[in-house]
Amino acid sequence: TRTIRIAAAQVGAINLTDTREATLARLVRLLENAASQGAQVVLFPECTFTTFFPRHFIADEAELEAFFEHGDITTAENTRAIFGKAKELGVDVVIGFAEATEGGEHYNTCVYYHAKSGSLLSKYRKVHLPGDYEPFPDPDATNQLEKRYFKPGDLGFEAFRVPDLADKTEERGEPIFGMMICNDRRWAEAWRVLGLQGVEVVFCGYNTTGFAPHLWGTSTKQDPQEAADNAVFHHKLVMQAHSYTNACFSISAARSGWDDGKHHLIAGSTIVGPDGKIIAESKTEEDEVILADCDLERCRAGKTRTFDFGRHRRVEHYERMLKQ
Ligand code: CDT
Repeated sequence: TRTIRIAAAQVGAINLTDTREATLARLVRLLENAASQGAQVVLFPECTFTTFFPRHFIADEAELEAFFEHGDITTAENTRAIFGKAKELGVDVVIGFAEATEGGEHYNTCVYYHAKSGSLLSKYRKVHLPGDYEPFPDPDATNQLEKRYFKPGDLGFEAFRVPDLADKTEERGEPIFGMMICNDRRWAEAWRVLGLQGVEVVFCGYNTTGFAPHLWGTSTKQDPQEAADNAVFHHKLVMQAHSYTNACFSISAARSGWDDGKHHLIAGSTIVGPDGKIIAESKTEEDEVILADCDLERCRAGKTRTFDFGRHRRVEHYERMLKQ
């Protein structure tokens, strides 16, 4: 069988004052919960280990640096608990974090941890950084200073094969996975680059603000609940549409809830099939596990008929995409 039980671990509010110890304990609990339900792979959100700090203007370098992970993510004291637990449980993990490289560069990153070999099979650095470099002059505005705090990812959208999850067939080989981070999911280009590599499951962790009119360019008078509903709608719209047009499953995991009791991030973690339909979705804005059995053979219909890229794409008309 090529059916894989995949989970998304939604992570509720993380406050500025929360200790890393407490956050790690929550992540480990989520992982144990997913494993107890038979999950083989668990996706955690973007920048999972801290509050979503790009909403804050942080001028002090040391204060800012404390939000970043340094060294080997699998063995560093601040993060190793989740990888140790994954290995113990035999569950693969996809998890996002703010990465500081040895050379002092900062990326918004996620990795695929393969439990059986205890190694990272793939790393992705967020390409589409949203928001701004400078904070808005309006003190009430919600900022998203990703363009200040991160460099655009330099690793591209590389699909990769994962052993030990599904029966390997002569014809198909091992499952083909791909990763993207939050804002990337709104860009058809990101999905198509993965789609062209035959991706069967796309993983995407996110932090999406519920009410941020300055960021979205919408009216500041909009009802916050209506704005949050719109944000959930757009999130699902892109996950469903792009899963369909690339004939792949997609898994999304939210960092959600009210950070510090006042900064709202939407929930809406979902698992979507290659037909674009939602198979599982979160019901709360708290820590919550959702999971589904994903039969990768369900990708074949789309990949061999409607979205058989080799037969139907007309690349001679797509040149403009690389020119502007
Ligand atoms: N974290 C992240 O990428 N959030 C963005 C906010 C968009 S700001 C216009 C998102 O795409 O959900």
